[in-house]
Amino acid sequence: IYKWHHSGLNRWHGRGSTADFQKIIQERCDDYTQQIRPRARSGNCQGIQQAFTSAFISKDPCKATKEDYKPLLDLAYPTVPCDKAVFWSKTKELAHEYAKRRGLLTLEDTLLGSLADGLSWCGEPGSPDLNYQSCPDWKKDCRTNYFSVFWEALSERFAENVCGTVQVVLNGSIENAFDKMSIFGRVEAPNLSPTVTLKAWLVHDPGKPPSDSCSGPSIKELESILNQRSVRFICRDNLSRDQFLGSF
Ligand code: C8R
Repeated sequence: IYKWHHSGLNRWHGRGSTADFQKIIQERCDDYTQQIRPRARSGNCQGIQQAFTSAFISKDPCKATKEDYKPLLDLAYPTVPCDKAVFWSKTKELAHEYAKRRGLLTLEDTLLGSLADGLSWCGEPGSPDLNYQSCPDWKKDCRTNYFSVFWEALSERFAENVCGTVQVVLNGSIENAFDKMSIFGRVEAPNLSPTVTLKAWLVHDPGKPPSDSCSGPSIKELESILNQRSVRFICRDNLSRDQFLGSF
């Protein structure tokens, strides 16, 4: 039984849990609450670390639900001031650079987003440990894995709570700059509240012509999702990275 159980740790197709997961969460939480946004004070780092791990430890790694993360989300709701939120899809690095330069905030600038960014985690039924060998892959194993469901649950709350004019940085160098299967497409855009204005930026790679535009079918699809929710929409396309990041 020991041997079977042991080799079972290797059965998934995704990256295993990040080494020292709990220690990293604790350290990032202490840094965040003391230095990064001390005024956002969600002080209780020990409680947050415990709520995070107990959401998935000892559980079937393919049976995650949003409810598993509710205790954690209730301890550190992702909110940012009106007019400051930046969403992104397939433009992570660029969106973060843009937000930093303009004093805007992405989900990774909220406490839970900053704790989880770049990490990987999953548990194993009947075990008090994380599985450091492998975790379920969204495509090859299961969509309802704890990693994906975390980002969906967190992104949903973030989107529900933004206000004023918010922005999304989209990749103008792919065919469908708006991807309705992405987290932005299936979770964030459909959960914006009707008082919000969304401003989309389509930014293409240096030296390449744009592959999608504000009048293309993928953006029309985004517009129709927003129309149904009476979210106002503004779109700018044909921007190079430098034009976008610089002032124009
Ligand atoms: N958001 C989602 N996913 C996030 C994330 C985040 O803030 N931060 C990380 N590290 N991830 P993509 P998308 C991980 O196709 O699906 C929020 C997750 O594993 O480039 O449209 C954020 O507010 C996730 O599957 O983007 C942003 O607006 C990939 O990185 C969207 O959702 C993101 O893959 C981005 O999600």
